[in-house]
Amino acid sequence: MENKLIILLVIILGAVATAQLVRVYELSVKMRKTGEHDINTRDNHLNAKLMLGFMFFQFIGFIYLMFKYGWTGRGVAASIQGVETDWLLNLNFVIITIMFFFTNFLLFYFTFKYVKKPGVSAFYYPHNNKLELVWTVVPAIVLAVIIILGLKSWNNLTSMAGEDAIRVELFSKQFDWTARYAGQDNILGKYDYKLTTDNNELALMTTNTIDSSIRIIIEGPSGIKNIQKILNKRDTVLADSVTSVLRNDLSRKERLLRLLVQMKNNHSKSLDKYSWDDIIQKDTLVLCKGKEYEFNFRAKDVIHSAYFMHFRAQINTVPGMTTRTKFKPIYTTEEMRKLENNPKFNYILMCNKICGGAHYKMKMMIVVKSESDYKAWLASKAKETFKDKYFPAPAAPTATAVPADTTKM
Ligand SMILES: [Cu+2]
Repeated sequence: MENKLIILLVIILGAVATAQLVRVYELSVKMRKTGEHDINTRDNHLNAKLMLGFMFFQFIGFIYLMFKYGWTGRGVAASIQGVETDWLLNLNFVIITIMFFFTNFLLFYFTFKYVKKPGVSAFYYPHNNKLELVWTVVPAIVLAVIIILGLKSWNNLTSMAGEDAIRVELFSKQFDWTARYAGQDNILGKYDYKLTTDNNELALMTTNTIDSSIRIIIEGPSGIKNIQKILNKRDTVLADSVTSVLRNDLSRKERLLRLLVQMKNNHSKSLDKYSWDDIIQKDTLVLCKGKEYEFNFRAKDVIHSAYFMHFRAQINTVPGMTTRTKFKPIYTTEEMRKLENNPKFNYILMCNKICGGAHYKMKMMIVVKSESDYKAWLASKAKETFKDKYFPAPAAPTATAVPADTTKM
């Protein structure tokens, strides 16, 4: 409190002092009998030289920083798509650099050259059609080229990858990433957020997971049966507020149950196998050098943004929709360590959208392996499919047919 008072006092006193100084200056001008707009030649020339000095200062600073941090400071691009993106970024950077030197030279050099000289008045030059045309058409063409090239590369990056691309889903939530590999069949199983349960975090859709969701919603600890039991108790009187909360909860769950039953009726058992062989990977995203990847992104809660800076890929992850990007890694982690001359280097996937309190921690390590290492890793995961990990035995009596389905594969 005291500190704030002192700061306020200093500000007020500072303002008063400034006002007094301005007043003294005005009085001194009056005494010298010259107007405020009369600036003497010596001052004019000093300002002109300072302008030129400032131009050299920023030009030299720019060149110095470029040598110190490299052309753009981005480092090596680690994917084919990244090399393309870098080409586009470099093109933009060349145009910007040329324009920076050109316009700043004109601005500062002309201020220096055409400094006010006694007895010389400015040349009146109000309009020139040719000049207007040039500085409208040239930027328009340059912008059109940049935008068309950018759109082309954006469409290319977000379109579906080829048949043989490896499909991986990245599931984002506050505050981590979960990867889902499509498994042997390279087809990601279907999902529906309504199937989210403790052992089905990604809400994958199989006959079994639909059945267990239905069972939980009816018989679970806060399921429909228990709510009804509490509401129907004759010997206890519930407060009105409690009853209304319970009734709301009940109608919400009954609605969800209807949707789940509908889902069960529409679901074909033949789709189960696509989900069962999916591999869910929590801590590290393992990729194979030289293989094209298609990443499908989901968000559970808020908008996040998947940012693979070394592969030059970034895309928002949005609740309720799937977004997509693709790239082909061209250096393994080991190769990149040598290229970057940093034995501790690691690829990383980060969240690049302020998504909440622990946003800064939302990242996932990426390891790019050579083909043989990747195959070995994949083989080690063969017994860690969605089915093995989450539904090792038929969880519900209604789902006894499920294991028979999956043993075929
Ligand atoms: Cu995030």
